[in-house]
Amino acid sequence: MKKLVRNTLLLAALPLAVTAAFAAPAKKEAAPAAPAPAAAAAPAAPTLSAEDKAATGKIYFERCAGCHGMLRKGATGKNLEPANTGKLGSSRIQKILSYGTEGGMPNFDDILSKKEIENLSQYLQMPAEAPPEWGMKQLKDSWKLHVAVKDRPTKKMNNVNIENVFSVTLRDSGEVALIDGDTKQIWGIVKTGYAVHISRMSASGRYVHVIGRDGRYDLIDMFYEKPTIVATMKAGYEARSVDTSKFKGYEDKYAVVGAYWPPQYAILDGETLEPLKLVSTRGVTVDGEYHPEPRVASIVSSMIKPEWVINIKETGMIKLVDYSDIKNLKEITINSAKFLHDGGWDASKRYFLVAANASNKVAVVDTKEGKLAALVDTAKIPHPGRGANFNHPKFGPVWATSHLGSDKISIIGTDPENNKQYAWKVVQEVPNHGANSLFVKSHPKSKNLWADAPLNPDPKLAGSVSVYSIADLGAAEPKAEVIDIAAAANLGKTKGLQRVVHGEFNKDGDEIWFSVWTGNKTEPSAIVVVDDKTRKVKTVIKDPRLVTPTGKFNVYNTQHDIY
Ligand code: DHE
Repeated sequence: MKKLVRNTLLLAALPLAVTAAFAAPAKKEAAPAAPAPAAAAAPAAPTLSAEDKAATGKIYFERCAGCHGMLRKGATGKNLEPANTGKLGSSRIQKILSYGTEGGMPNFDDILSKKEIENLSQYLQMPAEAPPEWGMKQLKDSWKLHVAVKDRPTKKMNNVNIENVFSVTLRDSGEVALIDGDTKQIWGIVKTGYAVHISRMSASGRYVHVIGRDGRYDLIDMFYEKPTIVATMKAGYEARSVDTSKFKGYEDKYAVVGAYWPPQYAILDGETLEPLKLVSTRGVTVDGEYHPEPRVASIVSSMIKPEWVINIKETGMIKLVDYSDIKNLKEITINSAKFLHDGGWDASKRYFLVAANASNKVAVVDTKEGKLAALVDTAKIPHPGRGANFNHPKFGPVWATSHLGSDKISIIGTDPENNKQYAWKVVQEVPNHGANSLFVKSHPKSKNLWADAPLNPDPKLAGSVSVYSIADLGAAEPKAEVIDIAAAANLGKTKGLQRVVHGEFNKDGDEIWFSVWTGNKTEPSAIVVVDDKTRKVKTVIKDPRLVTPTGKFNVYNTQHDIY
């Protein structure tokens, strides 16, 4: 078990900690001691020197806050407020932190010292302190316009086919690599924020918008000879999502960035990142309770209206934000379910489907009507990425998601016009090669549906992908081909598990790219390019500069929301 949850740097930030054991101790370890008799001395109150507290707070932010929240109220991970942690006591907390649990909490004994773990056990029993706010003044002070719009190239100064460039997250080096999809050569490496989360494209396809976990937001211009950062700002202390205005007449005009801390989103100028408007997401959950930390999860940009869909994790509220008049901003707030995470458009781009992962549901928003269309029950902990759209031989247009907590792929009908009987129902469940999947993918020109399972503790399953022929999905028991992508990368033996993560198609839809992520910046990683038709490996991209590659964002597909 201990071996299975090695590599904590990686896992610390992962949704696997959903069943972390703070509130439900793992069976294999001793249960917390029974309450002490009244006469016994009360346990010593947790203490830390000011210096240790500051250092431990930093560790909490870097390793724990993504799953448990800055205020420790819990979301993907358990609630870690003193009411819960105090019951466990220091010694048990240290055991959990050191060795992890069977419930999915990773071990930290290989990256944190004994002293750091001791301090963390004290810190977690103290009341959570809210980090500082990050208001308009801080947004504006952090904004740096490196090159004014008038001083940028007026035409493309390179010979790269930028529509087929992939912006690749180099997670542990705080960089993105821009890889030429035609030649498979690295076109440029750009220094960005800490553990970049996603890249999104401007409507024109010229700019790449990159958001780091530390809230640093970079705007990369692809018209230069080499990709160049032209503007930077900091959206908060922690962030995960960004998108741009894509409706006709607003191309490249605005960008929007969502923060985890403080819980808020900011509207920026799309070509300079100048902060224009800041909106807090604090408020009431779908259960009617006030929540002080409702974090901004996924954001998508409508093409049928001047509108963004902004998903608020802890409240379970989906906001439709009309950006046509940002001074008099109109928001429609739609009740769905908790906790909202990632999602994507259906093929028509009218409906947005988002995972409510703690409810085992996918929420469907009808953006034309501005209403919830359905809440669809799925298998345990749906995690679609942006999901996969394709035409099912029996059920017509469908969208698929895989799951963290189940080895099923759920396929949902998305066509209420012509296939009403299947719309917003799970019409089929097919097996994935393992649970702990993060992403599924297809492409309008592909005849395949692909799924990964990178967080599976079995190295063979974490290193493989399943691929279904879409035509076979009409059969009584469709069978997937399972391909060992990690073996194809031929990285040799590594200390870290070789996790195969995030399939992304090229512009033409005839290649799918997978990252082989060892989760350790001192060990080699790779990107494996597979021919979608033959399912044979075409190229393995290896380069010492490819440090821990994870998400890959093809310019054309991301610009047009093709998945
Ligand atoms: Fe992600 C998307 C949040 C851990 C790789 N991730 C998202 C989105 C959110 C999110 C809200 C949707 C953004 C959007 O569409 O606007 N991710 C979180 C977390 O809170 C979590 C669980 C913990 C954390 O501390 O960050 C987390 N994510 C990870 C990883 O560890 C992954 C596997 C590797 C990495 O690079 O950090 C990872 N997340 C991704 C990727 C996407 C993503 C590749 C974009 C998928 C896409 O196809 O668009």
